Order: sequence, then C-alpha cells, then structure tokens
Amino acid sequence: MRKLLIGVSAAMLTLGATSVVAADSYTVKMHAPGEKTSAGSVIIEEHDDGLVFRPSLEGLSAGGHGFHVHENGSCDSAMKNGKKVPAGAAGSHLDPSNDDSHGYPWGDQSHLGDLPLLYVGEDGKATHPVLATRLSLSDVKGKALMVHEGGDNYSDSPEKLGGGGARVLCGVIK
Ligand SMILES: [Cu+2]
Ligand SMILES: [Zn+2]
Repeated sequence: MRKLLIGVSAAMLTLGATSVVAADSYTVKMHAPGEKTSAGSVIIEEHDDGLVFRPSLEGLSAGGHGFHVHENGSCDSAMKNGKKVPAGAAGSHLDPSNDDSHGYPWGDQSHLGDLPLLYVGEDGKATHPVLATRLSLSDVKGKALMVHEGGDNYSDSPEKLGGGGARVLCGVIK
C-alpha cells in the first residue's frame, strides 16, 4: 500500500512538472532533526474538504504524537534561551492571523497549523491519514511539517502548544 501511494504521487509530480497546473499534492520527506536517514514521508493532498496528510513513517514510539505545520521552512536547530533546540528554526505553529492560541484543528481561534494527532501503531509505524479542514496547499507551501515526541491535548494548558515537547521528525513542505 505504501509503495502504491508513493508511486501514484510520483506520477502526479511528473505530470505537474510538464504542465502549468499547480501541484495538487506534496510529498514531504521526514527526518529526525540533524540526521540524514529518512524516517519516511507524508503525502499532502488537497481535497474539497481541506488537506489530507497521508503518513508513511517508521521508527516512532507507539501512541499519539503532536503533529503540526510550523511557520518556517527549515528543520535546522536554533538557540532558544541559551539552549540548542533541534528543528528550532522551524519556529512555532503556523499562525498567519496571529491568534496565538493552540487548539483543535477545526477551531476558529486556534493556530492554522494545528493538525489532528498522528497515530503510531505498536510496530512504530504511522500510516493512518488525517484531515485538516481549514488548510489548502498554498497555506502550507514552504513551511515545515513537524512530529513531536509526545501527544497533543489541543490546548495551551497545562503546557503550551499541546505539550508535545521535543521535535522528533521534521520535513520542509516543497
Ligand atoms: Cu509542532
Ligand atoms: Zn498550535
């Protein structure tokens, strides 16, 4: 199934390169920050109802992981409060309307980049797709896609930004 999805996407990208039609999907290559080894990819497709994110990822801990579009298209580390933050250059959650509030992916006042949890099975693989209803491809182009170590309670309390903690996988959407 995974090979089939990647094959279909590659065919679509090839078609896109030879026409003037805008891309209707991106395949985002995901890596642990600072590592070259691939952890897989996430295909982002535009639908009438929003964007579907189709992960083909491995090597993650089982359970739900915070999953967001971050504001900058970089997975480099950055210094924050004197500490090096892996993938910190991606900045915070995509928030073009400056709502400054982390919440449900369908919320009126939550970050535009807030996505549903990424589900990882006992085998360490994530293959379960999620839908983000408020997004279009033009919103996410050139931004970063991020997977966090922990979950996401879609709230800024008790911890900011859903409490997902460290950035374990990152990819630039291009
Ligand atoms: Cu995030
Ligand atoms: Zn957020």
